[in-house]
Amino acid sequence: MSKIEAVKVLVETGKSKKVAAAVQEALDAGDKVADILEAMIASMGVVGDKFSAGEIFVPEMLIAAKAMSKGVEVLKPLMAGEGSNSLGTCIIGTVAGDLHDIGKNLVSMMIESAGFDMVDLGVDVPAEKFVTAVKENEHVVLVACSGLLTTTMPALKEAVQTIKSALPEMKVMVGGAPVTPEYAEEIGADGYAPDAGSAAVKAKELVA
Ligand code: B1M
Repeated sequence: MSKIEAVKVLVETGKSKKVAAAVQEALDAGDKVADILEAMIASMGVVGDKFSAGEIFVPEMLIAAKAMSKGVEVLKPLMAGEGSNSLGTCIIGTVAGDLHDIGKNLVSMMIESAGFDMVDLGVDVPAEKFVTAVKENEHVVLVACSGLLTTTMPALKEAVQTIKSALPEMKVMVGGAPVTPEYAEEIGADGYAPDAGSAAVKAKELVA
């Protein structure tokens, strides 16, 4: 089994104590950061499919998520940008009622590496909290809202509309597995990205 396959299996089976070392071994063996990340994301897809099929339940999903986070911690310094020439501050969070944060954390890392200062509000963020955060932080140029559940798509809409009605000039981007470009446009977001890499590109585009 290749080092990268070992990482995949450890994430799928939620072996959080072993993932960090396995990721380091894959890096030492010459595997690329992007490939290791892609493998871990694929593992979460497998976990999701098993959940849908009733083969595993919420605790196993949570354990797998913890394992992936341990792996991402090892990759994070290698994904970080130089931190200079800030393009401004980006507020990021997962919308109200939604506890999924792995995708949001990856998006945050990539936007940071594109040159933004990040303020991460975490998960289950009420719409008004995004507005408060814009007002309480300096040089905020962008708000990024993540939503992973079809049931929290209305919360995503509420977040965008609350931000836009309080701060009409503020750029807002959205994303997350159930979000489509059409839905993003329909709810009044300025931008949408399907994944973390394109989120960084879109963030720069929006503030250019
Ligand atoms: Co949940 N969950 N979950 N879950 N979970 C999903 C999302 C699900 C697809 C699983 C399934 O049924 N196959 C399903 C949603 C179905 C739907 O609504 N369409 C689901 C469900 C149903 C639930 C619960 C309702 C289960 C229950 O309780 N019965 C429950 C809801 C809790 C809540 O939020 N209120 C629940 C709970 C959980 C855990 C807490 C156990 C755990 C999350 C832990 C954590 O995040 N710390 C969990 C997990 C781990 C998953 C899966 C398995 C993995 C999610 C993940 O991290 N993916 C997931 C199945 C799956 O994704 N296939 C599933 C990897 C991550 C890198 O991808 O988050 O998509 P993703 O992020 C991507 C893109 O979406 C995009 O870029 C990221 C990186 O490329 N992106 C953005 C994300 N945000 C963006 C923002 C942007 C731009 C791009 O701009 C701002």
